[in-house]
Formats: sequence, C-alpha cells, structure tokens
Amino acid sequence: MRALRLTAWGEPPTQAEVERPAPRGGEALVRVEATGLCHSDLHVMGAVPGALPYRLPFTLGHEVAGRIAALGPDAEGLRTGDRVVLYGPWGCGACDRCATGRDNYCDRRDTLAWHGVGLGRDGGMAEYVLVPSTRHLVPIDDLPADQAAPLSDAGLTSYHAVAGLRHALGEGTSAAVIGVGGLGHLAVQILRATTGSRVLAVDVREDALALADRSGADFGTLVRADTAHALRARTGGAGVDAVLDFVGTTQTLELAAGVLRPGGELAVVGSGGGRLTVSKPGVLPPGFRLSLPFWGTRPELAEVVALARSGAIHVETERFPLSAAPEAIDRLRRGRVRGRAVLVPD
Ligand code: FEH
Ligand code: ZN
Ligand code: ZN
Repeated sequence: MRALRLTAWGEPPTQAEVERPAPRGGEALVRVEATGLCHSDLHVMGAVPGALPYRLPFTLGHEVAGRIAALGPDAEGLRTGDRVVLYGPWGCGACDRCATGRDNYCDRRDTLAWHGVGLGRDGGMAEYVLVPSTRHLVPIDDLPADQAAPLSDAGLTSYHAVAGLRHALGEGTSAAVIGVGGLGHLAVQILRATTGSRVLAVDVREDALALADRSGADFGTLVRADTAHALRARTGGAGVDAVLDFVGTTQTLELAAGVLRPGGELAVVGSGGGRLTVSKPGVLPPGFRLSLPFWGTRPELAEVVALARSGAIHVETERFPLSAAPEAIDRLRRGRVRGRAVLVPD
C-alpha cells in the first residue's frame, strides 16, 4: 500500500510502498477514507534530530477516519465494515488515565517513543492504518469522512479546551477566540452549541474573520493597536470571561491578559512559544486562571462526533488527493488553507 513516510528529520516526507499490515490479537485494520493535515505535522517534519522521542521511519497522519477492514481474533466491541474515527493520542494503555480514555494525559507519556497515531507510530496518510486496540475507535456511522477526520484533533482539541472553561461560560458571558483557523473555527461553533457565551473572534487575516462569521461568531476584529479596547467595548467595558488562544505567541498572550475580566480564564491551545510573566501583584487580573489543554479524551471525541452528526458543527475543509500531499503541506506552511486540509487516498 502507499504511505507518506517521514524518513529523515527536517526533510519532506516521501511517498513509499509499504506492506499492508495484518491485525493480530485485539488490533484493527482501518481502510483510510480521509486524514487531516495539522500544523503539528509541520512541526514534526521540521523537528531537529533528538527533539522528539519518535523512531524513524513512520507514516504521518493523526486525524484519521475510515472503515474497519479487518479485526484481530481478540478485538472487541466493533465489527468489520463499521465506519470509525481514530482517537489519536495513544498512551501506555495501562495507567489509570489511559484506562479511562484520557490517553492525552497518560502518566507514562515521558517514557513512550510516540505521542499517538502518526506521531511516532504509523498513521493515516496511507491506504490503511493499523490500530492497536478497538478502544481507540469511535463509530461515525454515515458522517462524511472529510468531516469526521478533523474532529479527532481540530474538533477534539477545541472541544476539550471549551469543556475546561464551560463552568465560566453561562448565559450573558463572553468568550474570545484568538486565531480562527482549523481549530479556532470549530471552537467558535462549539462555544455557540454548548455554552451561553457571546463569541468574539480575533485574527490577523480578513478571510479568517469571514470564516469566524460563517461559524457563528457574534463579533470579529483584526489584531490592531486597539484590539483590546475593541473587545472590552463589546463586553460593556468589564472584559471577557474567557479567552481561547489558538496562537500562543507573546503578542496573543498579552492581548488575552489585557482583555480578561477579574476571575477570567485563559486557555492556551496554540504552541506559539510565547511567554507571559506570572507575578503577584502584577498585570494579570485578580483571580486569573490559566490552563494548557492538550488534545482531548476519548469520551469527548464521542461527544464531538455526536455534535457533528446533529449538524451543530461543520468543518470547513479543502480536499487533496494523498498523492498531492506536498502541495497541501506547502499551502499549510504558507497559511493558505481555508479551515482544514484533508488528504484522501487516490
Ligand atoms: C500532537 C502531538 C504533539 C503536539 C501537538 C499535537 C497536536 O496536534 C494534538 O493536538
Ligand atoms: Zn494535530
Ligand atoms: Zn497511560
């Protein structure tokens, strides 16, 4: 079968012919229908040797949807032919976090040579992907694959970040989303569908604000010198109850701190490498709470899938054949993908 393999750090991935795996024990073989391309894939490809614990080569792709093609003799719960989305963060499988579907916070994360499917383990940029256990599979029934695949990271990560703030987002509150790309446009929809908040969107690109608007944001603004003032004005001056920062640069972290009301919540999702100084007293609002959510849990993935099946969330996608992966990667690198790029085996 064909697969897009990372064979050397810092080099573009290569299209290779590899053997189609056969499932043993509790494993499942999934015929891939669609795989999302994530910014993290760019970070993985561009990593310097030693920066990540992964062993080369491996097949990329951690947002995967498809149909079960074969099951090992001990596989439980699902049947050949079932359509599924893969829960992507694969932990040790033995700690109590993994046992309760929270592989994203596996206690043994630092001892593993992978972070999940397509992240040190063979992933979904291929015709088939081998899954170690059916516990990593969530049924999608008839949800289109290009919708389902991005739910497993872009959707799940956004959902998990919103879930951590939900207690602060009742009726009459406001939430700001900084960065309206593959994750941010889903965060806007998830906030609208699952909280009482008004949603304020911030981006540096006009077309991202148009996407925020289509996603249901109540207000959108470009990043300018007076952005904090513009956001505060939308809350009657008090400040916003929560900020979801999908960028994570020093500029966006400072913007977030500058628009939060006392007791406000900041969830930093983007890995922009920015810094915010914590000091008391200092410039952060009193009662300020910070979280660094990472990916999401398996039960949350089932909830995101249910939301998408109900029509409450729609992923904006651009489809590329798997053979055109280099073009999709190039477009993503240049910030030229609208929503999520999705690769489809051709
Ligand atoms: C995966 C592995 C490491 C860093 C970031 C990611 C994300 O794409 C998951 O949200
Ligand atoms: Zn990702
Ligand atoms: Zn674990």
